[in-house]
Amino acid sequence: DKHPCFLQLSATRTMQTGVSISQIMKEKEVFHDVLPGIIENLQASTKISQQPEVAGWVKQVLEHNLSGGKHSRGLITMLSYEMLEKPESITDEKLKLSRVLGWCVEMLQAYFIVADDIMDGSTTRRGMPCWYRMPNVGLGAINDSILIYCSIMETLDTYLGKTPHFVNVVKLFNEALTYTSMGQHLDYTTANHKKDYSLFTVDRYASIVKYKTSCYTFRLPILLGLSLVQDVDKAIYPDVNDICMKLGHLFQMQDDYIDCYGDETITGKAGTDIQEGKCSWLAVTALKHCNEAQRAMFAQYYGRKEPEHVAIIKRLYDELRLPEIYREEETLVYDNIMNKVRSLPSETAPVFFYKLIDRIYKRKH
Ligand code: GPP
Ligand code: MG
Ligand code: MG
Ligand code: MG
Repeated sequence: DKHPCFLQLSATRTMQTGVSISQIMKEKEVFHDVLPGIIENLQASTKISQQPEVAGWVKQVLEHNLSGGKHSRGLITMLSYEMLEKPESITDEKLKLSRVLGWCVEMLQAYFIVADDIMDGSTTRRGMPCWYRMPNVGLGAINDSILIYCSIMETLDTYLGKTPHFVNVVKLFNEALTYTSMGQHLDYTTANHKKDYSLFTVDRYASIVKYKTSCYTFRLPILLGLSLVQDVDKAIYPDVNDICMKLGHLFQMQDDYIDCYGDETITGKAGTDIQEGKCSWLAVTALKHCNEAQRAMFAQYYGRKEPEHVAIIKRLYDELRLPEIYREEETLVYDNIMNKVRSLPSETAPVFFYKLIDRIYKRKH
């Protein structure tokens, strides 16, 4: 595994929440231990086992699309149960379920990125060609993404079908799917097509991100973990929701920055936001800071595939000192979330949120 820790650590940060690298390795290990069983159960399930050829394909689709990533959403799901449940109420059965739910969130992510990479014209993901660019896949990837989604529902039925958590969990997945596809629509239609950059506002950006990222990246994993917790105090939900939205905003802002300024050997994906004319954090911030001449330059060259045009936009970003502005804003957003978390009553488990933010702050992939 190229990235042993799900998010990179610095010495200061490990000191802050007392999380050691070996602890994170352990988390990854217990999480990974349940995946082979999930895939085996899928192969043996009543529906999929009817066609061994398809069953074998589903296994390949899942093994490819679930490997190589950070698995941050899956790990958040598992950690949210482990850290938000009262220690004396934690059961082995629920620990196992929290890991299975974590893999279901990872499957949801796999489902999204298979489709997203086609929509975004991406070429690489997690250091490999995108699924639709693999030999013998092509646009079959669209159906494969549906097979991945069906694998989530089969897995939920197998492991939780007879438990009282089932209905709530299915509703949470459905809700995340609805919000994410709404966000993906906004993302897709705000991009380039009309060359109308008046839409590239801070508000528009915030709503795209709230729907396309925050809901399934933070809210879903945390609410799934909480769904296993005994007697949750309903009063914590508004704060949890608010923090999830803030973390999601930070996470996508970082994703957008990395798309242009990240190191491909670390991120495993080649950026396409400039070529696709995305309403990214960089584009919105550039438009906020540029003068008339720079704005004209942006309008002329943004959203174009030609490498020379992409290079002109990157130069413009540098000229506008976007890397510096990014570092300042990342710190500002970080402080804002930390302040919010500090003000939480202890029942809302601030330590859990410190741990999350600690792991995403200054991330490089
Ligand atoms: C991240 O956008 C959002 C998603 C991957 C959600 C996709 C949702 C669907 C309903 C298909 P992004 O395109 O910036 O992500 P990345 O940089 O990883 O391609
Ligand atoms: Mg994309
Ligand atoms: Mg996208
Ligand atoms: Mg991106």
